[in-house]
Amino acid sequence: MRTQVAIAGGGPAGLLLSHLLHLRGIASVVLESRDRAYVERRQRAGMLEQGTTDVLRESGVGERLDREGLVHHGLELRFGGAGHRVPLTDLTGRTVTVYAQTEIVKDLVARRLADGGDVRFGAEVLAIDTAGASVTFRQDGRVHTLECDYVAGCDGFHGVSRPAVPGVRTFSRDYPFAWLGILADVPPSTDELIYAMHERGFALHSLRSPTVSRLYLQVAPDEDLAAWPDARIWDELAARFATADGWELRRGPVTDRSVTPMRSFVAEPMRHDRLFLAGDAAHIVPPTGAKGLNLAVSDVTLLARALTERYASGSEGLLDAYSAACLRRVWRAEHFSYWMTTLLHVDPAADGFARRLQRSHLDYVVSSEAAARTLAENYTGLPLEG
Ligand code: RFL
Ligand code: PHB
Repeated sequence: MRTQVAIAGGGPAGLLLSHLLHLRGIASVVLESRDRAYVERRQRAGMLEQGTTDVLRESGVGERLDREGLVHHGLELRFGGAGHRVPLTDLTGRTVTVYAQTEIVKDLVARRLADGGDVRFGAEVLAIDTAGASVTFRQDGRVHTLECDYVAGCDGFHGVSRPAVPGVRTFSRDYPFAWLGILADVPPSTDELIYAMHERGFALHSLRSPTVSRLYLQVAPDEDLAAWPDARIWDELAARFATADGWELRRGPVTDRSVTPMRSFVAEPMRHDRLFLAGDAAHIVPPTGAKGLNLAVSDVTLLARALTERYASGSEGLLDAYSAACLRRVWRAEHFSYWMTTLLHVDPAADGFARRLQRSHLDYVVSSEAAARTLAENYTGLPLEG
């Protein structure tokens, strides 16, 4: 068995890479350990930078995104019982779009299969030979070897690619809280996202469609979901979003719930020999800045360009530059996500001094155009080359 690029992992990074390579005439095989229904249903990201929607649209998988995606021009920071709008588009000229990761994955799987792509579900990568190169995987109880020119490690944080980089250096932060996320069949109570900082903890009101809301609550890192019946979740959300002028949160049936730990993590370098890491396999950000999926898309956009150059001209210049080019952008997103997270969450260990600094910082972000622009520029996403 042989292909040009073996791709470990069929999340957004692996699927988009396979699609972009196909458009440039480069063959790949995607090996995904889970089944198709599972990857298409896994609830995760929702907020896309303009650069991400541009990549999807320009590569011909933006049709449903254009029809169903909700374009946003601002967001709200809510604290001290009042909302403060950050006018993202006025400050940056850019927009962001709400379109769920589940839908991007469905669009990419459908398109790869329609184009005759080789996407194997239930295929678990066991080992990667980075010099050869080849990938060993198990499917239907049998072990196979896939020979290739290059391997793309797109198998997420718990995959086998990152450990295949010898001497990999890692940098990380754990946070003393997690997010309890719900999906609910109820029209959103807001047109734009609300990031709320309350003494009881952070809360986020996001959405998926005119009839489906997505909400998150800061909880303890080891929080037990069983302790959160629907009524408690809604009461807690209502308390954290409450305003002095009596804003109301609509409630409805909860259709999905989960607890997500919060972590910052970077692996360097993102390449060893013929193996290239991309997406969550190489880096994790806490979700407060909405950067994880967007970083995965920018990584594979750069990787597709580098592989295209390699196959077109034989030059490995862009492949050699790949890790450093990604890491510049990754560290900017790491800083922004850390900053948004510490700005908006209650650190149980923070003393009065730290809490007053945090409040002063929030007041500054909503009263200084320079500070608001810093948030807006990072939130809407910096240019790919930057
Ligand atoms: P994924 O999506 O984890 O996909 C990796 C795939 O690899 C498979 N796999 C293997 N396959 C074969 N062999 C093995 N040995 C394998 N081991 C693993 C897995 O089954 C999986 O299918 O990584 P990828 O493609 O890099 O994509 C990254 C994004 O999923 C992630 O960064 C975002 O979801 C993060 N994120 C957000 N990002 C945003 O840009 N905007 C947001 O609004 C946003 N909100 C979020 C988020 C993540 C969240 N959670 C649950 C972590 C909100 C939440 C709650
Ligand atoms: C989401 O809609 O799931 C979402 C939006 C913004 C974030 C995180 C998650 O910062």
